[in-house]
This record gives sequence, structure tokens and C-alpha cells, in this order.
Amino acid sequence: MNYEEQKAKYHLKIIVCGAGAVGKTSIVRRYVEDKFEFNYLLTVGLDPSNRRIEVDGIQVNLVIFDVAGQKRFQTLRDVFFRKANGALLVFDLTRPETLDELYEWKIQIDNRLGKDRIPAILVGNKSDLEDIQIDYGLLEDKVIPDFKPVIYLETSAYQDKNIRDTFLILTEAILRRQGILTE
Ligand SMILES: Nc1nc2c(ncn2[C@@H]2O[C@H](COP(=O)(O)OP(=O)(O)OP(=O)(O)O)[C@@H](O)[C@H]2O)c(=O)[nH]1
Ligand SMILES: [Mg+2]
Repeated sequence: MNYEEQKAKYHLKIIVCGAGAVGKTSIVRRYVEDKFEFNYLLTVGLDPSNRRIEVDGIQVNLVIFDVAGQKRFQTLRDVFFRKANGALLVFDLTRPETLDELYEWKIQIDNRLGKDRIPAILVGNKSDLEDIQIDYGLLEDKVIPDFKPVIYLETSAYQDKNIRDTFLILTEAILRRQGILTE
């Protein structure tokens, strides 16, 4: 932990969930390093990174846990979920099956941390692509009521769209739920 991170009063663990290749690593890399990579380099294990954020004058250190989405790498999930404070539930707007796969992640979060216990943001990523395949009726009538996210956001790690807002809104929701932020 460096000096800047030590100065932060709160340390929050954010977990980034979702199927393989939906863009979890790309979202985190855009947010933490402001970089984007077109080549798919799948994540194998767990990959935590840090970023400082200020909310209403409160200094927060986000510890962001990126994890392998491909099912063959499920072994590290216990460490991944442990003591998480908030989650990004990411799917790929061009692959509706990745939205179905989020139900499995939601069940794992609920089992390990308690039902609807931590705030989550539902993230439809790759909004820059043209072949968006999402059934918005289903999203509104079923998926959002099932997941009860703080908000649904469409992001593009490539175009840097809604990436900072996603982390900001999630951090605010966590601080509010913990009674640190009021109003
Ligand atoms: N066009 C576009 N491509 C994206 C975007 N985000 C990610 N990608 C691409 O999608 C592919 C997968 O991205 P990753 O970030 O590696 O996906 P991941 O969810 O971390 O995948 P796993 O580590 O296997 O779970 C890569 O080729 C990225 O360049 C985006 O916003 N727009
Ligand atoms: Mg990855």
C-alpha cells in the first residue's frame, strides 16, 4: 500500500463479475490506467488493482477485484467474493447469453454474502458496437426487477463512456448503505 492509499479513510472492495470476454478487464484497465487493448487477453486468476476516489470530500481507496470469467477458472472465487462491498455485474450488449450467465454470478454473490446484501450496478458493455442484441423489454420487465441494481448503465471501455460514473455511483451507493454518506 502506498502513501496515497494509506491516507484514504475507507477501503472498499469492488468485485467485477460477468462471463468471459464481456470486458471486465477492459473496464478496470480504462478506469485505473486509462488504457484500452483490442486484443483479448483472458484473465486467468484474480487481478486486484487500486484507485483513489473522492466522494463528497471523503477519500476512498477502491480495491477492484477483476476475475477470470471463463468457467474453467472457477477455483479462486472464494477469495474473490470474500468481504466484497459492492459489485459490477457486467454483460456484453452484443451477446445476450452473457446476460443469462449473470444470473449464475448473482446466485453466487447472494449465497456467499447474503441476498441483495451489497449494492450492484448492472453494466451493459460495448455500447460502441452496432450489433446490439439486447431485448430491452425483457431487461426492464424481468432482469432489472430480478437483480435490483442501483442503476443500469451502458458503458464502452473502448470509448471511455460511463466508466468513471459506474464506479462513482457504486461508491456512493456503498457509502450510503454503510451510513457514511447521508441524504
Ligand atoms: N468494441 C469494444 N470492445 C471491447 C470493449 N470492452 C472490451 N472489449 C473487447 O472485448 C474483448 C474482451 O475484453 P476483456 O476485458 O478481456 O474481457 P473479460 O471480461 O475481462 O474476459 P475474461 O478475463 O476472460 O473473463 C477484448 O478483445 C476487448 O478489446 C468495449 O467497450 N468495446
Ligand atoms: Mg479479464
